[in-house]
Amino acid sequence: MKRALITSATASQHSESPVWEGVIARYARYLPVSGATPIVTLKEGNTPLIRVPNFVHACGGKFELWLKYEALNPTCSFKDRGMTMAVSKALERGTKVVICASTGNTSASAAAYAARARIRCVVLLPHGKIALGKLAQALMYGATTIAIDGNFDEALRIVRELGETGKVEVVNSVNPARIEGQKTAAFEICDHLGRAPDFHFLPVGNAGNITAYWKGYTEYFSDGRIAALPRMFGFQAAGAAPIVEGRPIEKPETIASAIRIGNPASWHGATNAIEESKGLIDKVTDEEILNAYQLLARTEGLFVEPASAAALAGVIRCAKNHLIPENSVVAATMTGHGLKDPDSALKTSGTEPLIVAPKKEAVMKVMGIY
Ligand code: AN7
Repeated sequence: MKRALITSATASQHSESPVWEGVIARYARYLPVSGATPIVTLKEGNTPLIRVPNFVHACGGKFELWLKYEALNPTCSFKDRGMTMAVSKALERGTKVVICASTGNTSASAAAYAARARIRCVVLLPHGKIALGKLAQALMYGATTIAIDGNFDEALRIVRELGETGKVEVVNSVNPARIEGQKTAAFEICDHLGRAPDFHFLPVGNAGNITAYWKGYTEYFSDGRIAALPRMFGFQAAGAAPIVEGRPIEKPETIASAIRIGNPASWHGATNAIEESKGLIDKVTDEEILNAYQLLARTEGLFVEPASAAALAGVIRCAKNHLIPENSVVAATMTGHGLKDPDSALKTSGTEPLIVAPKKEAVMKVMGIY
């Protein structure tokens, strides 16, 4: 296989390299890769961990809040960490076609990494329920894009059945390589802070990410790299909260289309993380999500998608209920970029551009200066 863009795991195993070569190169010793693994990377990972004091002040908290800004991955969501692993392992096995069901971000990421690996990608999406930017990504990267007249859970069922034929490789988080890649975000947070946070907040949809973070933290703990583990706090949207309700939701609904999921594949992984870490799983309303979404943008200049804001709505709720002790170190994952969903942003901002004549005086007038 002669592809200049694809290196092997050992060739780039210099994890202390000053040049960022992606999460597999950096964390190879914690990942199921070998010299025989052709690494498909778009240099994902190494995302900023940004402290947000203005936001904390606005929600009346007295703790340190750090946001892992996963929007700055190559396809603008956290999915790229898992996808570099899933597509690399698929290529190692000689897979010709990868397939996934998606609420949008997994399909964008799978399509990009498959393009890079020069293999075929097929994505199944719930028709009419995908944020505009994510749909544009799948189409641009050249995935065979199929909209089913049903929701994500139905699409995933079909994908799993197709996986059983052995003709395609499923790259949803039911593929263990995905979880392996995604756990690297927990490593990066610990490497940055020099410790684990006291609490880790994240949105929960199919529950792969909370499972992956907990795996990452526990592996770093076993390796002696951190002295304590965080408590994992997961948040579902109120209309799509199967884990909170303790039963699958047949018709999940939420403005946060990324987490519009009624029967999460990693259900057990989530409940395990919450139990073992003495954490919490709760739900937040669409109103709370949109409030947190706008508050973050306006107080910190950080634009995330509504699903990410579910974690922030959780922070606000916990701050109000005094669940976060003073001086705690809190991390929250901002899973996807705000630009992915321009429709939600335009609706939520509640404002429109001020249209004026092309004259200095007209601009001054609407600015209120004379
Ligand atoms: C922005 O793309 O499930 O709990 O098909 O896109 O690991 O599923 C997306 C999930 C949170 C939830 N935030 O993560 C998909 C998909 C954003 C997301 C989640 C998703 P998981």
